[in-house]
Amino acid sequence: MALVEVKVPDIGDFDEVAVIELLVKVGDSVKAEQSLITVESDKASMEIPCSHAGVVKEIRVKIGDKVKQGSTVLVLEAHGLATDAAPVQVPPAAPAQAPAAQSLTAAAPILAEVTAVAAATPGATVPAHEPSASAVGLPHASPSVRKFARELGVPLEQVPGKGPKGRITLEDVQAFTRSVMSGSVQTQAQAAGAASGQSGAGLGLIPWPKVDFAKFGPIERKEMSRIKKISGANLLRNAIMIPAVTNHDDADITDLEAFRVSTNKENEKSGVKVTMLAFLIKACVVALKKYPDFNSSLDGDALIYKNYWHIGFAADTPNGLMVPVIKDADKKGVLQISQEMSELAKKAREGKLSPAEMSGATFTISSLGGIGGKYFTPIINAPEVAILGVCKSSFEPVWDGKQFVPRLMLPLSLTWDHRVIDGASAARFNAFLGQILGDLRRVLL
Ligand code: CAO
Repeated sequence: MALVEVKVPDIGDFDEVAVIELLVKVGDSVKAEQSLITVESDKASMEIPCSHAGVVKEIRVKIGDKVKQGSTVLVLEAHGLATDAAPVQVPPAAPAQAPAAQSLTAAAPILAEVTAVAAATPGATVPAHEPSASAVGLPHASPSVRKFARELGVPLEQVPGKGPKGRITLEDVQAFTRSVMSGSVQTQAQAAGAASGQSGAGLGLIPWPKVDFAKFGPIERKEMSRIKKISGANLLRNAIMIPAVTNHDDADITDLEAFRVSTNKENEKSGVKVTMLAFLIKACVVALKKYPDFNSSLDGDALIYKNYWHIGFAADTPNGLMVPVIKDADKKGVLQISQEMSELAKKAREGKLSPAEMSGATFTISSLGGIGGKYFTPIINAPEVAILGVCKSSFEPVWDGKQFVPRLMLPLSLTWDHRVIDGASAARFNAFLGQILGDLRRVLL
């Protein structure tokens, strides 16, 4: 038996390359041409093969070391060599190109999130980022695939290989990532977290319950509409990312409703019906002008104040929620707003709204007044910072200082972004809005 120093062979144009993986450990039996380490330049990664069969006696490199042609990788007790035998030349290392930029780009939006999921999972049984320092049980994959998985935090050990002889391909890594993202597969770390009741995916939540509903009764599966899928993703982001608080209040609209009814009687022939929502839009513009924070948007550490008042309103459609926008509501009268609203709501229900008709809102109103309910907690339509929820008005006994009198009260629910607005401002905004709705002559002030 001879001790042989296995050195880095000709690695082409590269001067120095970094060791990113150790594929064997001391005591391992290795075959000739078996990969020993993976090195990486800024352009490619490659595996350095062994010059002989034998047993690893000493490893002379560690992860992060820079090596070049001639650097000693390890010392091997080589089989079948006399003690003074010269080391056998090994073929040049074969570069394994990193995945094409195009495929990385295409996969990045989904895959980048998996990194976050894996990285944020405490108590992971498999390191999410660091390559294993041992060759024991090392997954069968090319350096480029290993690199790809490492960059994304994908635990390669858990990826089923569908390539020749079970080799893990780039597509396998992508498919695994998609499965984790869709929830159909859990990483071991996620499963361990869930089992211990500690944590699950990226937010530290336990995984979504998977129930076989058919076990309990007949079921039918229906794909959600495109609009529901899109709005769902937006709602989820806004619900999670905005520290939102909701203030509830009531506005006395007894006189306003009487005015609305008489206006509609007078305008019967015009065909334009004035709705409470149109008055609300007008009143909100006045409140937004008085409290401009509510008409702003966050931009990093700054606030963007908009000197235009475009008011979105939630419209219920057969395909899901849509938010058409009344542009420049400050420059329009209640009749014009009512007319535009009815046209936009009709278009929304027919699925004919253009993107322009749904963009640019600075504040949104979600009215369930025509349906019912008391109060609710609407979700802010980012990048707006507040939204007003309105429910069905009803007559209530209100103390006027001497007696209870029946007044038509409108429930208001204002949700606001606590990063931008504080509770006192929100209470003032609601109180002011109530005053305007209580006496619309204030709009003239
Ligand atoms: N209190 C009492 N009655 C009200 C009211 C209120 N706050 N708001 C409206 N009404 C009445 C109207 O006066 C009308 O009565 P009449 O038919 O007797 O005149 C009736 O309710 C229906 O009004 P409407 O809903 O057609 O009209 P609108 O202007 O109030 O609303 C629109 C229009 C498009 C906002 C509404 O049709 C809609 O889609 N609302 C649902 C919004 C939604 O889904 N929000 C939730 C988002 S979060 O998931």
